[in-house]
Amino acid sequence: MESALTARDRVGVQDFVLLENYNSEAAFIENLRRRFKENLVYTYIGSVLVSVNPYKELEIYSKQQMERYRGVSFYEISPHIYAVSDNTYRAMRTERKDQCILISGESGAGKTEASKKILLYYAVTCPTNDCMAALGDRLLQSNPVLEAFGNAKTLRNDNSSRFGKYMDVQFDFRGVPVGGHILNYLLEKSRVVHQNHGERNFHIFYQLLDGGDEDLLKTLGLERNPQNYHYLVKGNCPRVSSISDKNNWKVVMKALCVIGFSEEEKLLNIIAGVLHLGNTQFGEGEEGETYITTETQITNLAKLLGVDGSALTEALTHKKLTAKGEEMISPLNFEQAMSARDALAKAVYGRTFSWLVEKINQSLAVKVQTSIILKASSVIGLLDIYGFEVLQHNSFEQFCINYCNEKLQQLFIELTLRSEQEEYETEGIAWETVQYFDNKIICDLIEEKHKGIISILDEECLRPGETCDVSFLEKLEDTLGGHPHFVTHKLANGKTRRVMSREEFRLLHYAGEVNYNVNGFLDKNNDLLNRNLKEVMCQSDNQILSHCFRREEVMDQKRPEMAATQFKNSLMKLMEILMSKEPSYVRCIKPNDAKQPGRFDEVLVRHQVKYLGLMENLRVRRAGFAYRRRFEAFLQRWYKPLCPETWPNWHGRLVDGVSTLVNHLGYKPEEFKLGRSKIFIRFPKTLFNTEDALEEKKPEIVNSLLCMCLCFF
Ligand code: AD9
Ligand code: MG
Repeated sequence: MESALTARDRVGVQDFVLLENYNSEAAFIENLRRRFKENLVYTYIGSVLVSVNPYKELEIYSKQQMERYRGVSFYEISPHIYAVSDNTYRAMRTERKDQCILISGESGAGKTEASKKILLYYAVTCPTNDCMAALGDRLLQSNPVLEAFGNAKTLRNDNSSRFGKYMDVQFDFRGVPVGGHILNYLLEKSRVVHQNHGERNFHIFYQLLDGGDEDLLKTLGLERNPQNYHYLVKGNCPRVSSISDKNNWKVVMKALCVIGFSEEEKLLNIIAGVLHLGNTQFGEGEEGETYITTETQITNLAKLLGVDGSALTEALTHKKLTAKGEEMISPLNFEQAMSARDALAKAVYGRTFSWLVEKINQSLAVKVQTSIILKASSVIGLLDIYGFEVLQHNSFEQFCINYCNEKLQQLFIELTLRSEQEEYETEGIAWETVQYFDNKIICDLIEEKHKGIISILDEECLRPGETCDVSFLEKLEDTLGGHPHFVTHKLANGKTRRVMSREEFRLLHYAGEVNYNVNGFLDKNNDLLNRNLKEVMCQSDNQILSHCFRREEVMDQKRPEMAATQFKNSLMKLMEILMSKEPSYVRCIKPNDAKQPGRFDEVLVRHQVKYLGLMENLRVRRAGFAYRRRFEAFLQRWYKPLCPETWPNWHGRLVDGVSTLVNHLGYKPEEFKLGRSKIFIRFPKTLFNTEDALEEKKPEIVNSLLCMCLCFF
């Protein structure tokens, strides 16, 4: 008993619901810290998995480990991402209901790694048939490709996902994975043309320059040194010690091959084209007209993009307008030409990325075989989306990312509370209300029609006449001033809040306060590409580009939806998808900002515990009862040896068996409740005492089992 207690003291509890002082944030963090020091990076809150990034390779992800978790219930084995993967899979099979695993946490907390581990678990442990054997490979290989094009080194994470990803893995009625589908969300396109100090552009550029062989680079007109490319020098960080661009290049090329890709050449032309575009320079003539000073560059660039050189030159320096039904060409000034060039680079890269996702989807699509028709019967969705971000300078991208996190938090609140409430109801146990912060008010502030920030931004983008980022801020102040979650430099009494710049607004997110600088909001939301540039691109003989830039788009006079509204609508659809599935949660925590193993920064962790709403989650879970177990598990697997009447076998009704057992153990009526299929235990101590009694009894049980075996033989 002594040793069991010591072990519990040393490694903490594996489920937070067992914390004696479950209302104490300090106790919660201490439990995380103890476990982290022992390399126990996973802990449950009921069925929610909390994961702390170890920043080192742990030996807990082997094939043998996967086997240990197969078909085993949550509470029988230490917490693990494989337990979540396996339970989700079994729930899908037995309940025939679509599942999803929602992985959240801030940048660098381990979301992408978690999603890869889940995918690997399915690829290794799920049954396959011959025709489907390659699907697992294709599912796995989609990751290096998407990461090369959609991830980048940031200050927070050397491999930061700069797009949101939702992936469905589709299974047939036998539980064989038969297909997959990916939805991508809002790639951070601005990174193509600008990176903050210490950050890089998307990995693929550096991989190509470092890994591509001499001939390839020659064909693409590229030099090996990334410092020669304007789009790669802004962050002054061409190399990252934790990343081998050369090796990753090989991995990506192989992955493209596994996926069944045949357009490498066209794709690489585009990537090289973007680099050349960045090196296109402009000069200013005497009358303010702009011209291109890098003529040879343009010839090469046009060849790579498969477009006409003079048409491209014209489109980069002029703008086509339609006024009163007539077309007019007006020259661009120096700044306008630079931003037209950058807009083209962003559009080319962003659309190529979406095309790549489409291609991967074609490769993962459920194939109808000639002999057997394989129909997907249920799916497991994996959501790995950018975490809450607070940078020194927060712009439109952070606004969208944090809005997305508000939506996910809302879903989390709704679903955990709802499912908890449902469980109490089905079990016939009185529900005790728990106080929690409902962030709907912040979601409304952002997305409400007419009055929300996105609507105001759209309106400002569409308003004729002089509009600018500052007029947008003024509009926000007029409409939202006084809202409890919205702050600007203007105080209610007309005075000025000195600590805030006049270009910022602050949102009080559920996860904390963030100041957004409005500079660039209108441009980014407009996301406009001059019409003549579109015209040039849709005539490209590079089929990827002609697919990405459709002629219909040029003909269509209707303005496409603005970026924030598009994002809002795609999030709405995502919420619908997630609501229709049974969710499981993985909440990732980053232990330190230095990306180092063994360091547990309490202040940083406390902040994440707070904004992930883990304390509220725990309170809801505990709402009166610390623990619950199904009757059969409580009786059969665990405690029946503790009572002579239930040992070795109980033949009556399960509920009576549990009742007999707990009476024998001396549980007081206020310590537990019997539901329809589960026992609910109010205090952790009751359960610990029972665990300890079982521990003491173990030698006796072994002896009696031995006796039984001997009698049998
Ligand atoms: V971001 O929002 O995309 O910027 P993520 O996805 O949350 O972020 P990621 O999974 O990329 O973070 O993890 C960051 C780094 O932490 C990885 O590159 C690994 O070096 C490290 N990591 C994360 N999880 C584990 C793990 N389970 N074991 C070992 C890990 N290292
Ligand atoms: Mg990631």
